[in-house]
Amino acid sequence: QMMKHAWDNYKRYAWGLNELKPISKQGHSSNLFGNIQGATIVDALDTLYIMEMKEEFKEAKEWVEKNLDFNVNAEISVFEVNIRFVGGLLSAYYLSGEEVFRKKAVELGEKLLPAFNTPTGIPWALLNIKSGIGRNWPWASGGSSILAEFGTLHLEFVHLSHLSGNPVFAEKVMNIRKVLNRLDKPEGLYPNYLNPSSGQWGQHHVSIGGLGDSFYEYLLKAWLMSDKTDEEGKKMYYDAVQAIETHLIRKSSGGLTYIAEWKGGLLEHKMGHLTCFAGGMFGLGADGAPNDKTGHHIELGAEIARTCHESYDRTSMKLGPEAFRFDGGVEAIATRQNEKYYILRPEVIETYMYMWRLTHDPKYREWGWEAVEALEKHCRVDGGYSGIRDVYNNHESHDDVQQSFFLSETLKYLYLLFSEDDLLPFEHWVFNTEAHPLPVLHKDDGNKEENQK
Ligand code: DMJ
Repeated sequence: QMMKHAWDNYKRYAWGLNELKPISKQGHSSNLFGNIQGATIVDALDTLYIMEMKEEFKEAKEWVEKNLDFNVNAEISVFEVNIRFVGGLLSAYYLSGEEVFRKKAVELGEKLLPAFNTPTGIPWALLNIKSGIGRNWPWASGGSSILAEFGTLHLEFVHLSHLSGNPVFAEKVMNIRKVLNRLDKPEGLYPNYLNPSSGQWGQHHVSIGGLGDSFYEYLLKAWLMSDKTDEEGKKMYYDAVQAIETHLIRKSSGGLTYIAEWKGGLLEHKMGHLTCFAGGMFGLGADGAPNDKTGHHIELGAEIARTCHESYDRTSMKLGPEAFRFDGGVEAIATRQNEKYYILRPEVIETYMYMWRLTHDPKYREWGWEAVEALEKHCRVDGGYSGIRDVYNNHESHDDVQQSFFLSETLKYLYLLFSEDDLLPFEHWVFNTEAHPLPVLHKDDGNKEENQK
């Protein structure tokens, strides 16, 4: 019902545009997608399919067939377009088998390739998909590319090679690994900024939240998606977790485990909502943890889930802030006005979903249900779902955006949290960072295809 409300209102007021403004009941355009259109449609395809919303899936597919056009003069974010559009199309293809999605995914992948035309092959953040000219965000440390952006292409690009028969996509992302492995890492940590021309790190800031997050996620998932054959990805992931534990993970005096940010050796005792995905990541990676550390990684996942739940529970609306702090006498509470917003983000629910599947501890479903109730009470409006400007206030001030990731991630993870484990089982599916499921490429998949031919 929540998905239906979000989808019907998008359809009614913003059909074909990127996102919905649920208060003013019109389309919302973010510059992340340039003038590529239909972000909500592409992001929602697999959720509609999984929830068996067949009519809606059909109309979404028809829109993609007739209207999704990449021959536009658009400067786009390579990362955002990859995780939402390429990822969304790939999942829609794997779930439904409809050729149009495969074709569009490969077509878009080809449009993204000029982003890699840099001296090191580390891609630009921004790309004009008509001219093929790339550049970086003007604010990013001395012209650097961002770790969480260039490090979050791997899963989709491996699948693009698999589905197109063209090795170029996989080669581009394997080269990123090569560049990273040649570099010295401060204390074994990966800084958020890397200059694509010099191949040197920018500022030594490290984060498991914004600017760093999904790079770590993709190391683990690359290994899992390769049917555990990608030993390099595996080693990079577990080595990184070791360094994160030593240098970034701390326990508050009240007993809450959190992941701090690292600024040139100094800790900032702040954790972002984005960082909360790491609970699920630690849980998912527990099984392969070296040195008998499986139980320890599950425990770490559970502790991060508890801390993130506290960040929700300590607000008036029971929805978590964008960032919360562990200093100045507070724990798991936002202290700055500009960190008190909630924009329908999925990470905490994502962690509940992973931890539920891995432990079946009923508290994860209880916490997920608390989030549903809070979303219904504070974010649901006549025209869809909206983010909130201050979750500590007793009265909602809505931000008037229904983010496309609310349909692709937040609602999908909630649905999976309350479904049986055999719906998209982890042995066969890996979720990209926008919650788009991609199949594990089993060792004998190549032969199977050969045999079928
Ligand atoms: C999503 O687009 C993805 O989850 C990304 O990895 C981080 N930010 C948003 C959701 O918060």
